[in-house]
Amino acid sequence: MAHGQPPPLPTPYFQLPASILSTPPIPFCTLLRMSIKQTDAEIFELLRAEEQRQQEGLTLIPSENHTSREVLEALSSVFSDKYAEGYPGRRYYAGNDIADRLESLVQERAKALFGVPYANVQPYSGSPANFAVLLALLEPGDPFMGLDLLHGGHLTHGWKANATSRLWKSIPYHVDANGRIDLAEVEAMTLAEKPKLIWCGGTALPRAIPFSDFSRIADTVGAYLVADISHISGLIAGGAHESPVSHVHAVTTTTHKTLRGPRGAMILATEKGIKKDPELPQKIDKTIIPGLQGGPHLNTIAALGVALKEASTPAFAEYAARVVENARTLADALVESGFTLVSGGTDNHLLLLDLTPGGSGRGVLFHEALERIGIYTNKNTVPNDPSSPFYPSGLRIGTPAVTTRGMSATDMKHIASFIAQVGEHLKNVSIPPDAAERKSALAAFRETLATDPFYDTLRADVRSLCLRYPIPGAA
Ligand code: DSN
Repeated sequence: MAHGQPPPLPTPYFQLPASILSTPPIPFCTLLRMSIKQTDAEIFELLRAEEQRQQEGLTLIPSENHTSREVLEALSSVFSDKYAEGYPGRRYYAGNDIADRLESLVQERAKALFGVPYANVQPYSGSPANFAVLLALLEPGDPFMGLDLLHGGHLTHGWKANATSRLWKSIPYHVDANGRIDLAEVEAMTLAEKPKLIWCGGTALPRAIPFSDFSRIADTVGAYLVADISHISGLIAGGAHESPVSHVHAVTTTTHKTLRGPRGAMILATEKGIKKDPELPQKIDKTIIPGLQGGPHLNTIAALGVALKEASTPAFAEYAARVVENARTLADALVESGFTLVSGGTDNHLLLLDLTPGGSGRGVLFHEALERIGIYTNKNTVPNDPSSPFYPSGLRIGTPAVTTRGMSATDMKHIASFIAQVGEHLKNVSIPPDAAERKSALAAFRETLATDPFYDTLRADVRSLCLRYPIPGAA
């Protein structure tokens, strides 16, 4: 190849199947404008392939979403190039007068949207945000409580392999036999262990979080109560889920799930929190920087600002309501098809299929078989899972991303039917209980997946559905 000539593009977008190109609006517009196409064909090809994967598949992972074109524009802006360690008006680098205006504006938008007096918009993501809250409010070794990871909690809520349980004393609570938070256990443990902090929230909880019960329990021992609303912050912003703000002292949230912003996080302090601890905002600010992080990612903060403005509109409230409605429709249709759901249904954006009636450890089979037809979910443990986290017995499914694309109840029934057809096809497939045999069983299953024409037909059906609903960032 001559010096300076870019290598040929491996699979240009214009060679996509005719069915795609004939479906208006034609996707991949973002790529058409990219100079990377001329300068870095390898990265361009990966961008193109990922855009095609998202466009032609159904994202049903409840923690994922599709951001708007405007969020993506702010994310890839010149703010990416600027250092701004510190906070507005108190920076360690020159040239931050505009960054100050940006961060202050985004803080104000966050405060207004969630009805709180303080917001820190600098955390890089959810885990650092949660870690920062523990660092700010606890002394090393202090006891704290959180929902067990295997019952729907998050790693940073005290999972045994996470740093949070190595630096502090983690006391996990659980869900009950109905898949609801076991408040009796929470109350008994709180009285016995006197935690300094209690987390409420999770990553695989299909039911509304009882914030006021948590508040009553935490107040009996004077514990900080912190809501991790990462999964539901968009539903709260849109009025489709109760807000924790009047019940808790602080709130953490990622910004890229139902809130539909860039990957990042926020920490909020409530009136109740500042009344309990007037130093709360300063403690959090100091823990983020210099305690834990360096320069904030201003491009992410700019994109978050865009997302917060979008989330304050009536259209977003309609979106949030439709996410929940779609999740309920999908849940009902799956139950009608014979599936079992943890807690029997959903109050929010996600559902957790309990696949144990067909045998333990089958989450991985569904995860991979659905991926084969372009439906992206994730294998997940169910409460009291008889199998292991790598071969769990559940499947986590959510509606935020497909709802962003404009899908409705009818589409949810189609999606349930795709999942049910796969379920029927997998009826007699199991995962061996013996850990040593599982790896080879999975390898054999993958070979079948690759060659079984049953999946080709369903893949085409999924793609047809997808092409009617372009992802917004690419449209
Ligand atoms: N990884 C996130 C989720 O999928 O829920 C939690 O951190």
